[in-house]
Amino acid sequence: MKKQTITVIVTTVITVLVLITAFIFLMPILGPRYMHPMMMGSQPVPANLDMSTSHLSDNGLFLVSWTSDPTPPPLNQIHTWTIHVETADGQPVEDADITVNGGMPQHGHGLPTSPQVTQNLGNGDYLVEGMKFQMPGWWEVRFNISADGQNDTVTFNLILE
Ligand SMILES: [Cu+2]
Repeated sequence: MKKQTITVIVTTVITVLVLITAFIFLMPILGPRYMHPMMMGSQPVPANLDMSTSHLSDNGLFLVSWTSDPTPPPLNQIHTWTIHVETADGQPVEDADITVNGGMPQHGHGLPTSPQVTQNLGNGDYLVEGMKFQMPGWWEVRFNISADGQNDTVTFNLILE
């Protein structure tokens, strides 16, 4: 082979290797935001989703509502929520143990962070820190609430754009 041909082949091989390496390293960074929705396809959100920010827990024990700061919840930014918990007859629940989870039902993944209730603000209000949503679409946020020996779960839907 001519020297020139060998140079072209070597250059091509090196370029391809560099591109593959760059792709592998960039995937974890760009992946969640740019690749994942494409891989998952964009499925239509169910038409009858309950999008209310205040409703009863699954077994009717607690009336729960949420607000976010900022409002609406931002994409790709750690932020806080405040949730308010009352009994079904409207008394604030002051000393609840609350855990947070959630995810995207259509993508089969959870939240990218592990949000925690970090402050009991009194009067049935609780501060949730570490909320984050890393892509647009339909998200579920679930709170498991224990108070006075009783436990119930409430699930909120939200659609981020
Ligand atoms: Cu997703």
